[in-house]
Amino acid sequence: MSARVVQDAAVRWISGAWEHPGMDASVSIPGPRILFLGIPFDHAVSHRPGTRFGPAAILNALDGFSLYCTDKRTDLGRLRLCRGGEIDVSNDIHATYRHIADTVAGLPGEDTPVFLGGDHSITDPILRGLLRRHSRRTLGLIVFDAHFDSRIPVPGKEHSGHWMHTVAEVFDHRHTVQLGIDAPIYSRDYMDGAEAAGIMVRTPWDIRRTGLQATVDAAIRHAVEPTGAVHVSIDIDCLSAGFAPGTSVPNAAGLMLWDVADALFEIARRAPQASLDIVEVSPPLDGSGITAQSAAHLVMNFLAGRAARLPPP
Ligand SMILES: [Mn+2]
Repeated sequence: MSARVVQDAAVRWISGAWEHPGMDASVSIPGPRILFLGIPFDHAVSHRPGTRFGPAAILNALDGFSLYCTDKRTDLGRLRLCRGGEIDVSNDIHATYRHIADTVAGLPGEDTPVFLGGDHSITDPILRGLLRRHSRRTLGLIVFDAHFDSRIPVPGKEHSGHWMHTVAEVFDHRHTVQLGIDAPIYSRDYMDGAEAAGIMVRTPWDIRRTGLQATVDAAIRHAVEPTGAVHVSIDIDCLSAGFAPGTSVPNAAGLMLWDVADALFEIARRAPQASLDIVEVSPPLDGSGITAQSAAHLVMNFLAGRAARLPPP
């Protein structure tokens, strides 16, 4: 899927741009980098496993892309792209979560981390690590997901559907936004509970009615402006299943790829500090490879937003 079909000396490819491929993420070199870290963990997936193969599939799709985001007319060639390898995971989910949080806490402060999952439960330890990394009690959080992920966990039956609830032990959701919530498996209590906690919730219908730009502006006012730093978490099941058939719970409704891509570009362009995770891409559930392609397009739009922040050369 990512094989290059053109040979053109005027085009630079992401595959040739990686700095220190496979380098240990703890090795620090100066200057802001986009640091890619795989987290091939799917022991907590709520329905069908396979997301452990997500990081490799997304990187493989990105390697087939050039360093020019054609859609946004933005050159990525001045970004330092770094492959930080994969964070080690095991069957012991709590030990794995501690290891993820410790690794994230130790990442160089000036880097922009991009975490490739894995199931959505990893966003809990990512956020715990980011709070320590930034020495903060809260961050802005913008989540693209069909699901609230706020169920109350049953010990021994942990799954990827309650990280929003568990992380609230340490993470203040006052600057949290959830976009794309539409899964038909909730009661009104979930919606009311999220909004009572200060979370700005917008369903796909809300976004269609008010428009994408107004939604993104409101999300930035809620999550970015009060904090200066935002983490963006994308569950690929926020997308309609035509764009993301390869995921544990495919979404027959959902958001359009271009809406999420444009929103990400805008958030990355306007947030002084941003980090990203993209989760629930499950290549074994997708014979076409389109889900990883969709994820790679989203990552590219995030990169284009970071590139658009750079001062002119
Ligand atoms: Mn989801």
